[in-house]
Amino acid sequence: MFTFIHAADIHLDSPLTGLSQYQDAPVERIRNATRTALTNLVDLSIERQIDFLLIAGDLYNGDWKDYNTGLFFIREMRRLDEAGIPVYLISGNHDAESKITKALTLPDNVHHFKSGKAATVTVQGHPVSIHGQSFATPSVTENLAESYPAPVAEHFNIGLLHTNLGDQAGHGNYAPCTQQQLAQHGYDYWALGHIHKREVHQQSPHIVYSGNIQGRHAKETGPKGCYLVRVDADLQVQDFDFHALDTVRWHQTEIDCSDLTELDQLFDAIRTAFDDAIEKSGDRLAVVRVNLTGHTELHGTLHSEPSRIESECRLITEDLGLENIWVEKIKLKTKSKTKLADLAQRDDLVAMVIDALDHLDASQHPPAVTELRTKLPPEALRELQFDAPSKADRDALKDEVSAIVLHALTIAD
Ligand SMILES: [Mn+2]
Repeated sequence: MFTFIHAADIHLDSPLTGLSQYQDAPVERIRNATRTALTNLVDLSIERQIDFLLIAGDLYNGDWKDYNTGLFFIREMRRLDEAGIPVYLISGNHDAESKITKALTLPDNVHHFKSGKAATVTVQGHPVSIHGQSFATPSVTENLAESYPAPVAEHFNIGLLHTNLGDQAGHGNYAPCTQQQLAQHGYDYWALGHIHKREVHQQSPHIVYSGNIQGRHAKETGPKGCYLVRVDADLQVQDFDFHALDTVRWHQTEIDCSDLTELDQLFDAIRTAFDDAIEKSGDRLAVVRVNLTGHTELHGTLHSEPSRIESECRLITEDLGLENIWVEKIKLKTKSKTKLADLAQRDDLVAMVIDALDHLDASQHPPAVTELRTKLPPEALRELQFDAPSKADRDALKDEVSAIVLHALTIAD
């Protein structure tokens, strides 16, 4: 009877972190990734002749750097206007009203819900009511959903909401609410934004995060896109399908080095992992973070020659095509296979070094850094974040130093 698309967290013109510093990086493709994903969203909407499009907040990443961000969005919305497709959107924490200082006239087909009070609009020609409210400021702490209007009888009711449902850890707890509360509100579909990971909390009524449409860093892995929803004449959701829209796809690959004894074996494993990432990415650019794990004989070598490992990875990606794959980072999380106690038996010098490493105190900055701190102006110190390292940082540093020192000491045998 009618179809719509639920999208959210477009973060238009947001940078993709950890990529641009490389020479020869496919800069344009990476820089334009969020725009291309939006174009893909509009293409899909037109191709499927949907009846309306929903955007559940964080359309923008923050205030526009210049008017180009707004111009791009409006041009895409005009394409939908020409196809007769209305758009309903709310602002989230990233593009809250107080944050956005520039504005352009929106085309008539775009309805932007205001902040302050939840409102209801009816989709022309369809028994559909959409209820929504924008964020006035980035940190909305009240439960907005509580004061959303009652459902309209004989209509398919949609709640458009930017929220941290169930207070999920690691996300700003904005406009908090619970699944039970939303389920009991009487709406048919809650189109949620804020959590960038796709999550279907329940169906009938649907409570759904569509996730963002383009991953922006190594933690936003896998396909990113929107939900295409078809509702039948009885106002029941008939089809509910995910469609990928991303143009750069992030992967985290773990390579267990436990059984590896030669670097060549590692490079073979990396090549296999890269092939797999390329295949899973289709015609998109695959971006990979490589995590090397396990208790391995290669531990010392890996930590002593990180640049070699990076360069070998680089060669593999060049071989597979830089337009297909890009390495974001190689994380060395391996452990030594040799027990320190066994190593200490070998000779007195090694035993002494192990003892010293064991008592290594990484909680303080080295003397040179401490001295530097006294000389730098406070603004520079704040900028450089010269805080004491965390326990995890200290342990990682200790592991790394141990690996390098012990490798150097025992390399002869
Ligand atoms: Mn967001």
